[in-house]
Amino acid sequence: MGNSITRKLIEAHIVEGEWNPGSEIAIKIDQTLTQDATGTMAYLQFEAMDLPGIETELSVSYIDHNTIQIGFENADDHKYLRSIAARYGIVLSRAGNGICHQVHLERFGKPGKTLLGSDSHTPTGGGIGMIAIGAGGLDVAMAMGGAPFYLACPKVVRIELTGKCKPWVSAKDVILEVLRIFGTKGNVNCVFEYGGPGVASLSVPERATITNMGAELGVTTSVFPSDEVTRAFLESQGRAADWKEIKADDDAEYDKVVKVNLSKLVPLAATPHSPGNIATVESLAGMPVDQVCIGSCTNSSYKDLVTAAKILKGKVVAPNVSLVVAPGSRQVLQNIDKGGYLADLIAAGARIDGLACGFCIGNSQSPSSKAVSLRTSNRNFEGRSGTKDAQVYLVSCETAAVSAIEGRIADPRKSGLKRPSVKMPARFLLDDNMFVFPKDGGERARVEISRGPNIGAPPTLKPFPEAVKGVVSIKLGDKITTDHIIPAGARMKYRSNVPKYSEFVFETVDAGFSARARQARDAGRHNVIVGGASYGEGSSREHAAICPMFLGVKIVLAKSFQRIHTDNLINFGILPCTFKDERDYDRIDQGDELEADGAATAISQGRPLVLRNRTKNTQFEIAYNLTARQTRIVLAGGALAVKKGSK
Ligand code: MIC
Ligand code: SF4
Repeated sequence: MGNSITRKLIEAHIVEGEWNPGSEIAIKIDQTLTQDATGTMAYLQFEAMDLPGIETELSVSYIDHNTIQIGFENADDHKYLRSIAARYGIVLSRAGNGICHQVHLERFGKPGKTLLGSDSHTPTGGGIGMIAIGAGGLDVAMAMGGAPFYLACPKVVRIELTGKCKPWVSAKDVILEVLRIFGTKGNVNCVFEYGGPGVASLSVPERATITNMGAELGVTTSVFPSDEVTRAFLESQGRAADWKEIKADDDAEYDKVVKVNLSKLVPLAATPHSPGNIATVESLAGMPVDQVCIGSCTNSSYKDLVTAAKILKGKVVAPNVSLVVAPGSRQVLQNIDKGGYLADLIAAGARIDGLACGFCIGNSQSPSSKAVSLRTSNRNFEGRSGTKDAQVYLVSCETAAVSAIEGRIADPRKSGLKRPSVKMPARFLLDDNMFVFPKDGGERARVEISRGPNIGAPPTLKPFPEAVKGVVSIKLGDKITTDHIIPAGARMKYRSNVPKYSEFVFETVDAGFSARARQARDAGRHNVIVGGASYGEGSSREHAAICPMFLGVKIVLAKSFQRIHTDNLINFGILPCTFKDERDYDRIDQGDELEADGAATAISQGRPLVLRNRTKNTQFEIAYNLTARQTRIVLAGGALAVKKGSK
């Protein structure tokens, strides 16, 4: 039997364990990326490990999330990141250079390599044939220091693409279709591998749209072959030497094969408030629209923006619509400017936004109350836009641009407009001036690290207690995302100040949580969070673990978890566990007093924990699934404690 791309690339990087889906393996990481909102804490942790420098082939620190700079905090973080990059030999992508995933694809992505990034959309790199995985900042910091990355050996699902997208249907509709088929839960520890004759019709940025939003499936990553299309893209980036062919064997084995006929797809939308709620654009047509935002790491490539510009050329945005366009990178902006497309967008009334995450993370352009906002981004979780009651629909650039003109959701196939055809440049205008490349070792040692007053040390934690004396400080339903756990947007400026940021834990769900948990912690009690299915969906932000840890949370008890968040909880000494009998979820209430004697001993022996509910006078078993390595981390009080102890 032959091998899949996934197996070939993973096996080429395995340093511990072997290919056996479900078992823990460790892989060597060739490249890392961080962004400022997760990176500052990642580098603080890297510093705490006392390492001389990085051990990867390439590590890039991007500044793209917190570029609004209201107050001194973000600018101080940027300065810190600049000094860290110069000290440790990391490439810095300065604010204004673009969104990490788009820029990395253009300038650094290499077929066949592994990439670990402190951002959940790192799988964008799968579009160029990389095994690109999102992780918490601490895991990325460790990888920079030369440690392998531990993961569950994945199952491989092949998405067999046939046919070719019809006019007005694009890569965004492909991933929305895959989300319609698979949903956002139940795909943990899988890799989605794309193949089949349909692949050749998709350019690298289009493939990257698919692997990027594949993150919403909850998979480990997604990957495309590296073929002639990949070669042409790398040539257009002046990087022909980085190309290498990567393909699956014809007789490769997969855990599942699902066929998607591109010719049968129609324009789709993810409706509020989940990327997994899929409807056809046709069924939504006519709904008045208040805002249209084109951009984000999903759809902000040259092709995306030229498509939008061609649709908007000679037209004016409807009076009821605010149209925002945020190019994904400086390269995209320079090239659409060179081609005259920027002028067409401006003439049509587009508000050109910064080359950053901006609207996607609620850092700008929050819609009006109850607004209908059409966005080309990847997440429409409630409140993420910064407006709790806004109704965010995720669509393609084609649907977004046509709807901006019509002032209501419009099926682009029925617009009567000519379908824009976009040719990718044979050679992009290239300009790497906004990267700072590190100097040699001697000069590096003299770099002084800059620390603003908002930048604190990473918090430390005590070993897991033998006797848990806890209280259910919050009980939640299904699909609690990391945006619910710790909001981004305007609150994101406190990422390097854990005590301050912790004031906002569960802010959008229950604003009293932080004070309540702090009070319990200060009274010597442990906090327990009870959640439903798919707890921790969404981002890689480890603050969704660090801040609860700071508030004294020791156990998160849920029906199921998403991958990155589980790893983050473990890395910060919080035990993620599930109900042995899911009916126990209904028998537990907020405020219940819980106790477990001999907890640390039971965990060290891998025995189930028995929780006594003192309020209800009942007891029940909870399950957890930790490898020996993870057990050590939880018991020690976090991965940093283990790392320091091993020195
Ligand atoms: C997101 O899209 O939610 C973010 C903001 O990029 C996060 C990272 C973060 O919270 O800093 C992610 O996707 O991992
Ligand atoms: Fe930035 Fe949005 Fe992409 Fe996250 S999803 S990296 S916030 S553009």
